[in-house]
Amino acid sequence: MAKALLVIDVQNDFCEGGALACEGGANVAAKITSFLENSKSNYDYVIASRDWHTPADSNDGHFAAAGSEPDYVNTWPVHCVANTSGAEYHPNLDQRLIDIHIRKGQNANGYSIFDGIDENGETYPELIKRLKISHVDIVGIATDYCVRASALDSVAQNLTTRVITSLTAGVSPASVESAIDEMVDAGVTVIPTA
Ligand code: VGL
Repeated sequence: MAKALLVIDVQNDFCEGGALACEGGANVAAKITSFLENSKSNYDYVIASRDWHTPADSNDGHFAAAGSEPDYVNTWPVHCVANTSGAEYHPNLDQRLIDIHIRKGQNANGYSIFDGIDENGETYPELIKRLKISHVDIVGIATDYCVRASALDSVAQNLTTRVITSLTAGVSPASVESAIDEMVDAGVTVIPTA
């Protein structure tokens, strides 16, 4: 029985000035750092994910085709390409507070952390099984996409799952609202603060 904080995709491209900026992203990055400074001891592991898309590839249709507009639901502007500054953690997130780094979205949508792999090549599902993680709190970006997908997969795997909404930022208010409803219906505990 171990408890983890999942820090989802707090990356430059999802914050102000990035390719797929979510309003409030940079502030959320700073608030997650403060939260961890105060609360890291409540967690056995802090696991952070990064979208890490393949360059010069549609990533299974995730990137809008050249010359066509993204719809911001299923297709997106090019973002978080592996080894670019847009894919780096936002500087407001203190990386020293992260124990395990997950990358996801190589040649794929990669919305969920469950599609990710750690620096040793272990898949996220294998990792949480080995570490006996049974409880996760989830923060990060975007509430309505990667946080949502990671939370829904967590409850589906019978993890006790909470999302702390004051430490998240979303793509659009309407889809954040429907994602919260969907997460609650699926059994996620959605709370404003921990
Ligand atoms: C995300 C949209 C597209 C996310 C990733 O990290 O939530 N959102 N790709």
